[in-house]
Amino acid sequence: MEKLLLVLVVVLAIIGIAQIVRVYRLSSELSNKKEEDFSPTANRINGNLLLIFMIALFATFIWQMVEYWDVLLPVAASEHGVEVDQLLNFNWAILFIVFFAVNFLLFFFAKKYAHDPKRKALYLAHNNKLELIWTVIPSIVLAVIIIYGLRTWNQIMDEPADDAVVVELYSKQFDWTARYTGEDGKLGESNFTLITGQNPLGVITDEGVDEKIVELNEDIEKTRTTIETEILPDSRVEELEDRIGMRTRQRSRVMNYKESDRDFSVAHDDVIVKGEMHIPVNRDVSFQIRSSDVIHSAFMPHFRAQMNAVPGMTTKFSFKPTITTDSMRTVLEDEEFNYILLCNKVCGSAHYNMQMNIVVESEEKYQEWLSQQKTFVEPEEGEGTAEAKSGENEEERIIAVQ
Ligand SMILES: [Cu+2]
Repeated sequence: MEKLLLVLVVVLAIIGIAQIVRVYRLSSELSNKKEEDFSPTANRINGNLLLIFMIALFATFIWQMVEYWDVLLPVAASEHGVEVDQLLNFNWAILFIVFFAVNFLLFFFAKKYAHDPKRKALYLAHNNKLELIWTVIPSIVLAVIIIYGLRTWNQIMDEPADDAVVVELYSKQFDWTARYTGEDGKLGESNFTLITGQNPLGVITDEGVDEKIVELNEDIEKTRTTIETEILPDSRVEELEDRIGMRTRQRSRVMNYKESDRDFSVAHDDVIVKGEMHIPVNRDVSFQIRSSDVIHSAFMPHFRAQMNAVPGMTTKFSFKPTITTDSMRTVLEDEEFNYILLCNKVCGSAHYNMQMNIVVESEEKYQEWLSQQKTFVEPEEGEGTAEAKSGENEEERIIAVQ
């Protein structure tokens, strides 16, 4: 009803305006006045109003810049971030010059060349020199911007140093998980087929493979029993048979890992954290970014870093943090300040809340923090830990179920 009223109002308004224009035309015709005839006074007033508008426009622009300057990001906290800011400021400088020059000329000329019955317009069909000037100058400016931008981009995307801290950022609706390499400096392999509640990243370990096979076998067995013992409609039986097919295919993929002679123990010392991650200052950090569901984007605004997280592939971004969290708190006089990792792709209902704190600290503090974290598989002691034992049991269970 409300929409109908709105449409009605708009239609009536259009008809009203059309009628007013018609009345104006008719009255002009009656008084023998041409439509384009304006008195010099009206022209002068219009010209002055345009100048006043220009001054108001420039004043508002400058006021906004001053008023909202401090809501911009603070100083860049990474090595390449300084270059990104320089590139951005260079572009802003060009834009400001063009913005002021073009708008000044626009309004100033509108006043200066207001209609004058005594003046005759210059007839100018073509001018090669003018064409050349307004083609060549923008081309040069654009070329400079593009070459400068590409050079900066190449520097940013340069390979990280050999001693870089490697961190995997795993995104899913709606949180981030960070995985560190542990002492060996290598991330263990991972695959989505191994994802479980206990292993949300699908990290491959011999134990995890066994567990998954047991889980799949149990599921297949249970589904089969349901089909055999219960009276079900055909459609449901079909559904359950599909499920068995799917689980069987998944099992054969997981079995490939069991049969391969690759060493999956690399993953044992991996460290997985949520909610807050730590990185050392003045050392390259190489992020390997993955997604389990939709496209997300790892955005770390204070480090001027952003890279998409795309399902099915690993994207990379590395940077060297240069300011610790503590120093930044002092600079900003804000004890609550924290560096942050955000999702910068609208990925669903809780997208706004998909974030993780980043703590930048000295190398010593970082190492101390890392050593306090739990490793993916706790190292074995003496006769073997509970996990190792349960591993043996599972092997028996696998054989039993098969
Ligand atoms: Cu997201």
